[in-house]
Amino acid sequence: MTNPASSQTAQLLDKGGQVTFPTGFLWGAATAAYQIEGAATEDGRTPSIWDTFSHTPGRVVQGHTGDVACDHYHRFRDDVKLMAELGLKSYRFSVSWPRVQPGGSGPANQAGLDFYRRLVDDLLDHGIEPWLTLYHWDLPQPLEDAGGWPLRDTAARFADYAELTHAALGDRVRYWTTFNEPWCSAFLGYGSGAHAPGRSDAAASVRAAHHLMLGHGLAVQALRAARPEHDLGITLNLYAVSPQTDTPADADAARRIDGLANRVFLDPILHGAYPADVIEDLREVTDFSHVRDGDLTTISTPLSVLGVNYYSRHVVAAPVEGAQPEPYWRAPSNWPGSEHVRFVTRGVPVTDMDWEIDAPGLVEVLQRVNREYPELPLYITENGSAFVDEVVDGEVDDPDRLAYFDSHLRACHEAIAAGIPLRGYFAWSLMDNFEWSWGYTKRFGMVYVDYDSQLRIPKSSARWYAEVIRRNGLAAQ
Ligand code: IFM
Repeated sequence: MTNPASSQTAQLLDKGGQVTFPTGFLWGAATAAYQIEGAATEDGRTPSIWDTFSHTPGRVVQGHTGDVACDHYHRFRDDVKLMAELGLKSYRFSVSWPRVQPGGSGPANQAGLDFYRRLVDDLLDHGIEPWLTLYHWDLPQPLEDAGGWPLRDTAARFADYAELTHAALGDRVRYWTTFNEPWCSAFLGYGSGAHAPGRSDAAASVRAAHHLMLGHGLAVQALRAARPEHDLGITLNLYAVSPQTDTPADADAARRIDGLANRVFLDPILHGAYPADVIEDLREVTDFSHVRDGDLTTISTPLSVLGVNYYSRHVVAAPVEGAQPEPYWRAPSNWPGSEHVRFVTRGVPVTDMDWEIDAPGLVEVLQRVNREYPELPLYITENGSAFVDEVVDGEVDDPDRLAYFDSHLRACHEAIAAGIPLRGYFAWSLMDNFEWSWGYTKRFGMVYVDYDSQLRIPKSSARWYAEVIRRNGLAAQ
């Protein structure tokens, strides 16, 4: 809880229309192991569920895999140099579990740990604060074969892996987050089947959500005992949720989706209880007998930071008979309970993912978390947009992405000015990368990656972001 950006809303006030952030605001960019590293079989790394999934025909667009990705494993020094050139104060990356603990149990793989030690040392040498995420979706395949996240023992395996990684890197990394977006692991991985391991079993997805949170709580306890001074947290993907109209039926649809998208994680982790209405909504799927005495106390072990990933808003309505099925990321048919609502598109501008652009929703999300869990320091651990990019004369101009960042950073500033303890912002993503079931067809990066040559080209949004960091704020509009 020691980030220097603690209480300086007074410094925020605009000089000639310029928007200034608090001193010490942590400006960063984020990536994840499977999306950028490549080197899938090197130095002892074994397969994760994403290796298996991406190599299964029909799972990922055009059969793309993370085998090579951005080849960051071999090019990390150049990538860190690029981060330094952009002036990043922090870099959020994830550790590949099967690289540091092949198979997901047993002793550490020293070669895997050494890779992350070299990366962290290089970051520190460039004055860049490392922000480590322990799990960004790459469960070791043998643990999935044993039952995966629906199995309780996977939580204990995760805590063991977390301790082993923390023992190796805890002397040089202060910010630790356990999971990235457990919603996706549980509901896209085991519910809709759109993500690895590709299972479609609503009851299993609810059990997975619980065991992901249990693994989180066990890991926080272990890491806090080892180094109480560390900043420990989790990253949740949170949505603004609104009803299409003010009818009671639409309001109930919004309540349901807020429960299944946001509160199903927020409440156990921050309040130590599942929301009663979510339990009721899920009764047709599970009786929650997988929850044991003491679990919710473990799950709600106090945190020092909460990471918020924000991309868009869900607008929902009561279902209409015969309505068109929705795209999976909005209403996966097997996302338990989502069949009771209709996701509405409003015709507002969207990104290349078809996600509606809604910066005010970011303020709403931050206000809501702060209202319900005051005092907890917040970080935007991901925010960004995919657009189609083109290289022209060796340059990439991406005004739409730049405008997306600009509007969302203004939203962050508004939240801080209202007194919300938002301490930092990580753009998603540092560079184009493997966008899960979309493969390399969606580009979120501030830095363009030519996947044939592995050339990196900072886009105009990257140059703009560097200037934002340099002036610790945004120019007048
Ligand atoms: O690329 C992903 C990331 O891995 C998790 N959050 C959302 C991003 C965009 O889909």
